[in-house]
Amino acid sequence: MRVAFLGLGIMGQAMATNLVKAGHEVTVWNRTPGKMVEGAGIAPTPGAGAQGAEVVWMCVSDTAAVERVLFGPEGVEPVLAEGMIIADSSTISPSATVKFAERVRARGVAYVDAPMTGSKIGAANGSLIFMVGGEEANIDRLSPLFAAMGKKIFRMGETGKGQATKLAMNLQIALIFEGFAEALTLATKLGVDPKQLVSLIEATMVRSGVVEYKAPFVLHRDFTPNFPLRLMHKDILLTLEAAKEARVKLPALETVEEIYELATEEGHRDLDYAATLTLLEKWAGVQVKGEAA
Ligand code: NA7
Repeated sequence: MRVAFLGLGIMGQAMATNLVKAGHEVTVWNRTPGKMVEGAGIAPTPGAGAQGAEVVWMCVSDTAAVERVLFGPEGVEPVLAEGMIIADSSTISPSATVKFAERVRARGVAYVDAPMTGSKIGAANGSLIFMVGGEEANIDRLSPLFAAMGKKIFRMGETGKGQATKLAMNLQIALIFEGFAEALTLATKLGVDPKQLVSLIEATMVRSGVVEYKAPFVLHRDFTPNFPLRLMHKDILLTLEAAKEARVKLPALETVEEIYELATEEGHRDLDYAATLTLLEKWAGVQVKGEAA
């Protein structure tokens, strides 16, 4: 398929590479020039990239970035043509997604929201899991592209429901990790060996994919970003905003948001979100020590 891929960040670069490898005709664009994908054309603007494409696939930071790519100066809107599909793998506001979809529908263009999970490793080896919102027929048309970039898609309902699902998923990741980090801090302060605690967690119903994935990094005090704290913070703020719109209270997430706020003030925004642990440690006056720490 002819695909315009807009946004070559950690995730987008790897995803566009996999589309090229699968034989699709890909043109890429990135806000900051200089990024490229071998085998793909490079466009100077989002609009130029989207010209003549069957599918415009976006993977940019946030709601404002998607709005700018679609409707800003040199954006995609003027070149939209009947039958095109816009797919968005950024994590952004569900309600803004619905508005963007309505605006392009007036031009005969379909909109599929397709945020993903699987981290940069999943993006690199084509094993992402997509949570997708949109009409069945449009999702079906995107099947070859999903197959090139991921291992599974979950159809969550109409446009906007992919984003709503993503927020509900990341809410859990943030809270599960926070529970783990608080447990490690308390246990350490009470004199329990954190490594033993992790072994116990893994042998009991307390275990989780989040802990399984994060424990080795935490025990080695490796806070290099797999999922940067700034992006998890953005997702937490989006989730609180969506909850407010829907009149839902999320007291635990509100508290965790404050920790992210403080971690950002401490200069940790570009570290992994696991670095929120370091604040708990500071307040408790301990350091969780694992094997190599
Ligand atoms: P990164 O690695 O932070 O990349 C973000 C990308 O978004 C990168 O290409 C940025 O371009 C682009 N960006 C950021 N702001 C804008 C604006 N205003 N206009 C256009 N493009 C912009 O993020 P990931 O790849 O890890 O994640 C991407 C999304 O997937 C995000 O929503 C995650 O939560 C999930 P730059 O190179 O900085 O010019």
